[in-house]
Formats: sequence, structure tokens, C-alpha cells
Amino acid sequence: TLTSLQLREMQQFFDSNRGSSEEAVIDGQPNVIVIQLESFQTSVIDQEIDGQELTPFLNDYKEEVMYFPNFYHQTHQGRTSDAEFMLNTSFYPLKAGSVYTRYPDHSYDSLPEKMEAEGYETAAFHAFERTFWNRDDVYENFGFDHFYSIKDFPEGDVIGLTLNDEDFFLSSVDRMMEMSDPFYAFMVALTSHTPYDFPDEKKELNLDSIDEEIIQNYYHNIHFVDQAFGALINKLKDEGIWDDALIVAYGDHDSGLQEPGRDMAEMAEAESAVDYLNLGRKVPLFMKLPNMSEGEVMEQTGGQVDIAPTILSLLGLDKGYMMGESLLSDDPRLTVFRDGSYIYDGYYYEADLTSERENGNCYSLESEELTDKENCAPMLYEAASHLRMSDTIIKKNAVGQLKGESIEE
Ligand code: GP9
Repeated sequence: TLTSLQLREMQQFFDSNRGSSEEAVIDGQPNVIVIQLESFQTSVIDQEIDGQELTPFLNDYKEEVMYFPNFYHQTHQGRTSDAEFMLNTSFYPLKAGSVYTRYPDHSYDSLPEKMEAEGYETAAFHAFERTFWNRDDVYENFGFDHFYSIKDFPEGDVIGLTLNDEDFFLSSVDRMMEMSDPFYAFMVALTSHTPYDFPDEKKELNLDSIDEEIIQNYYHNIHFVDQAFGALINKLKDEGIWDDALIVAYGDHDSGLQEPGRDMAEMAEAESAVDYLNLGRKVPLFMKLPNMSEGEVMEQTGGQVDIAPTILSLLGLDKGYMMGESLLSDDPRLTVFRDGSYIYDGYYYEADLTSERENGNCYSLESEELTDKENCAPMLYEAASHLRMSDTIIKKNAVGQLKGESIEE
């Protein structure tokens, strides 16, 4: 259990982190569809190789919806499971391992539970083995009503680890149509998973100018997922689900192929620490509000812990015990990475992993130059305390105690 001192500190944090109630709220109860894309980094959006667009569908899609180009993944060793965990709980990943494998039965003020309390039917979709990353237990604990795993999908072409994303997306929509409105559907795509092997007969791009075959294959995967995502959106439109729904799509984490000296870094002309931050940490986020008539580029910075609070704020619901903040509030928000680095108000603090936390470097995001450490100093304590509080709450399974529930010994 939490000590009374911890309880007081955390209650103060959550009270001050409640957010403003002045943000726009959607009328009624829209269906909510969240799509997590595998190893999908922002650098591929609008990227052309020898005149060929990698993501032609998404390049157009961002003109139709809210697009967040300054959005960062906060995953760590748990990779895909960390991204899912942040999406559904708005807590940070652990320093070592994955919450899914270390604490699969712990409870949170989770997105599915909150939505269910409002009358939503909830389902998670992932066309892979049910038990991988302990998803069967974790999803149940999060409060999902259904989990559609590989055994629930018709057979189709396999790319990489499992059923390809296009068949996965289209069959998932068939399942959604059997659910009662309003529903919350959480889809975890998988095609573009490392090591990115891709069938020759499905390759549409000529990427001969890239030396590294694994990077060529990553881009072939991305191009395929882009068109699969397009097929999903077209089906949602055809089936009449699109207009009224709130639809959120984002990348889970980077490709792991962007280190200095490799083709990807060279193509991006990455040099500064900020260039590498952008290449390795930015994942695209798209948000389509009900009856949206035109798109908007949302320049604010944020991270994956902020998605659930944004969804809840749009639905007019209290986020309760979540660490993140709505991306639609005007206040600058703190985006903390698991290694202690963070972004706040135009500055990037890069933690020095070899020595003391205070010895990191402070960069201006705009100029990409190293700046006076004082610019980053205001959030040094705050960033560390976010990670510490999140760890303590996860490990002690303390959300119930924070909510005032009686504690079972
Ligand atoms: C498999 C998938 C693996 O279900 O989640 O993705 P990873 O965590 O390796 O990125």
C-alpha cells in the first residue's frame, strides 16, 4: 500500500492534473475507434523515395483530420505492449521489462472501464496469439468486454508474423458492426513488425537506390500498411460508421533502423540530437472528430500518455487517475521519456545516461542548438517525479487506494 506521505503527494498531483473543463466536448456518445500501427514513425509521412510516396493515403488523410506532427512515442523495453498500456491507462512504461508481463493483473482507471461505465461496449482486436504479452489477462483486467485474437479471424495471406493488416482491419470492422452502439474498438496492427520481411510479389515500390535491404523492406511494409489503412477508412465510410465516429490512429514506436550511419539517418540528413529525437521518437497521430469537415495541423507537442485523457476530455468525461494531459488544452505539456529525457515548452532535455540526471543537455527544439541548461531546469524535478509516481502506483497496484477503495490484504 501507499504510505500516507505518498498518498498525499499523489492526490495533490492528480488534483492539479485534472485539466480544464473549457475544452470542446463532442455532443452525444460517438463510437470510438483506436488504431495502433506497428513500428510506424513520423518520418515516413510525406517521405518520397525516387519520386514515390511511401504513404500516399496517409499524406492525403492528414488533410481531412487533425494531424499531430510533434507527437512522440514514450515506449521503452515493452515496445508494442508499452504503447498499448499507455493508450489504455495513461501511465508510463516501466524502467525494465513490460507491465504486461510483470504486473498483468494490476488495475487502473482504464479507458475501457471508464467507457463501459458510460454504456459503451468495448473490444480489443489483435490478430495474433491470445497469450502473447499476456494480452488475454491484461485486456480482461483493463475491462474489455471482448478480445478478438487470431483464432477469431478468417484465414488470409500472412505477412511477417501473422494475418496481413488489410484483412485484419476489414474483418475487425465486420466484428464492430455486430457490436451495439456506442462502442470502443481498440485495434493493434502487426504487419510492419521487425525484421520487416516482405513478400516479393506484393512489392510496389522500386527502392533499389537504398543499400540496406532491411530498410527497403521496412518501407515496403509501411507502403502496404498505408494502403491497408486506406481500405479500413473506406470501409468505415461505406458502412456508415465514419461520419459520427471519433477515430484515433497512431504509431506505437520507431523502426529501430534509424541509428547514425545507417541509410535511414542519411536520407533524413540527421545530424543534431534534435534530428535524432525527431527520427527516433516521433510517431504520427491522427484524430478524426465526429462530422469533421476539414483537417487541421496540430503543432502542440505531446506523447502517448496523453491520448486517453484527450479522448475522455472530448467525450466530456473526467480522466480520473491518469498521468497524461489532453492534447487539446493550450497549456504546454510535459512529455517524459523513460530514460529521464523530456520535452517541455520548446526545449528538449536529453538525459545523460552515463552519469547524474542533472548532467544532461538542453536543446532548443526550434534552433536544434544546445542551450543553457536553465531553459530545461524548471521541469527536471517534475519529470523525474512523474516517472517515480507512475512506477510506485503500478508496482503497488495503488490506483484503487487512490480512488478510496478498501484495500484487500
Ligand atoms: C506481437 C506484437 C509484438 O503481438 O505485439 O510487437 P513488439 O512488442 O515486438 O513490437
